[in-house]
This record gives sequence, structure tokens and C-alpha cells, in this order.
Amino acid sequence: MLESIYGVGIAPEQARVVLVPVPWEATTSYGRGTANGPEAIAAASHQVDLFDLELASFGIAEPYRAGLALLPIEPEVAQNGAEAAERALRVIAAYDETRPGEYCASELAELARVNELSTWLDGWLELEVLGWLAKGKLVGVVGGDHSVPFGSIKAHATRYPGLGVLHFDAHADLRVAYQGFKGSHASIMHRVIDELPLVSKLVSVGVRDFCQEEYRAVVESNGRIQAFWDVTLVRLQQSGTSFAELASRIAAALPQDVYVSFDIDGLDPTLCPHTGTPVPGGLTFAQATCVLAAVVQSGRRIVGFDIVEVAPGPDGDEWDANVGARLLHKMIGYALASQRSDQE
Ligand SMILES: [Mn+2]
Repeated sequence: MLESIYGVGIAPEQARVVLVPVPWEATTSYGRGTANGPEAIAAASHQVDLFDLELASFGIAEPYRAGLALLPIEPEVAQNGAEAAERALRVIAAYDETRPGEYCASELAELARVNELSTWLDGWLELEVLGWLAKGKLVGVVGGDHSVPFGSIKAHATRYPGLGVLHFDAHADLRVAYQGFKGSHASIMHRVIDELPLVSKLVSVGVRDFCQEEYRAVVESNGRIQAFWDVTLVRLQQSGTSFAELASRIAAALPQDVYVSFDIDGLDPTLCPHTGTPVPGGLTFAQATCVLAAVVQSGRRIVGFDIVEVAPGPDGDEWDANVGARLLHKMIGYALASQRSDQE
């Protein structure tokens, strides 16, 4: 059961910003718990102060005043997500014991069903988001693992052709498939590039754990994928380039309309210790918001966003969700600020 978010929810029809909770983690390969992300973020959000000095300089001192609604969890999403997660566990166990491509018949059947459920989620979310976009809402998705927002990115690309995706992540998420899962959390950006021709550009930031195949996908993309690798950002700062300068370079790499897909593991893992696949390195909280600020300052428009891979600790540790709720608050604020500058 979700409580209101930031203690200020209003009816979605009256809201400017609609948040869609998707408690789904069918294919998480390492740690689990991101299915609890929406509930944990909503609970932790109550300790976020509604006044934000950083956003105030963009004219959005209290983002909730624009009207904010967190939708209830759709029962079918919770039910199908639970089924997919349970079946996927058996596939992952088999993957660990045998070689890839050597699944037995029952494992192949489980895999096929998981893929079917992932496809169902993509379709459900796409329609849900398209519906709210048609009503003039700004839509944010609260995951769940990183397979979740595909339908939302697709809906935004339909609504805003030429869309750019600003992708914060420790991982490139460009794997063609992972463990046989079509809708794997490790494949989402491959699918965005492969299946969504209306997405003109993918800009990934903070990536530091990737295979050679994913590296080649970036190099051979003719500029459609641009990665600001973590190692590059670190080296440039070590040799004197300011992060503010790097943030404006990241913003400049994007087209006019920007969708932000934020995998919390793009941040330093001390800020998200319970996320599924933490990696040392990454952005500080202030660096992440510096990039969002640079996008808005450059005159670009944030048309939609998601936050994924937030997992509360097993013993009720709410730190990850606390960071997630604060990051979500900044994303809502910067998205609103960018609409504002667009209208001026
Ligand atoms: Mn990811």
C-alpha cells in the first residue's frame, strides 16, 4: 500500500506531475529488493523538506505546488511482477549451473513466460504513460529494476519524436540479451537503440562496468550513443576540468527534448548500498543534480523521467530510499523548471 508522496499528493487529474509506481524486478541477477522501491521511496519521501534552495534559483522553490500525484500500484502489475520474478529465479539458477543456451525444456518454458510477462509490462506502461501525456501531464516512473521504463521511454519518444535519453548508470545496459531474458535490466538501452527509431540520441553518464561488446556498440553507433564514461569524467577532473564544465558538455550532447532515465547505481554506491549491482566510483549527489541543472540551463526540456534500481535494506534500512526520494524530488523540480523556461 502506497502512502502519499512527500505528504502532499493530490488527485492525478488535478496534478501537473503524475508518478507511476512499478514494483517489478523480474530479471534482477544479483541483489534483489528493487520491487520494494516505490513503497520505500514513498515512505522515505516524508522526511524530504518541501523547500529546495537549489531549485529555488530555477523558480521552483517547492515543486509540489505545481501539483503532484503518486498513482496507486496497479494490482495486475504487482501480480504479474511477482510471477515473473518467481519464474525468473529458476531460470537464473539454471543459468548459474549450466552454460548459456543449455536450458532444459522446463527452463525454456519458464523463460518464455518471463519474456511474455515483460512484453505485457512494456505494453501496459506505454499505454498508461501515453494516456497521461495526452492529458498534458509530466510523467515520472518509479521502479522497479531497469527493465521497467522501456514502455515509458517508448511513449515519450512517440510524443516527442527526436527524443534524447539522458542515462545515469554504472552499467551501459547495452547487452543484446542477458541470461536469455528479452526484457533484462542489462538490455534496456540496447532495446531503446534497437527498437525505438524515434529516439535520436542516447547519452550515458557514469558508466564504469561494461563488456567489450557494449563498448563497441557505443563506438560503432555513429554518434547516436555517446558515453561519458566514469573513468573519463574522473580523469578530466583530475587534470583540472571542472565538473560544471563537464556537465555542460553532457547537456550539449543532448537534443532539445530529454528523457532522464536514472539508475540509482550511477551514483557512488555509498548512496545506494543495497541496489542490485553496485559498482565503486560514480557520481556524487551534487554532481548528478549539476548535470540536471546544466540540461535546464542550456534551454533543453526534460519531458519525462524515471528512477530505478532503488532497493531498501533487508533490515528496514531506509538510506537508499532516502537518497532515491531526494533524487526524485530534484528530477521533478528540474523537469518543472525546464517546462517553465520553455514557455518564457
Ligand atoms: Mn541500469
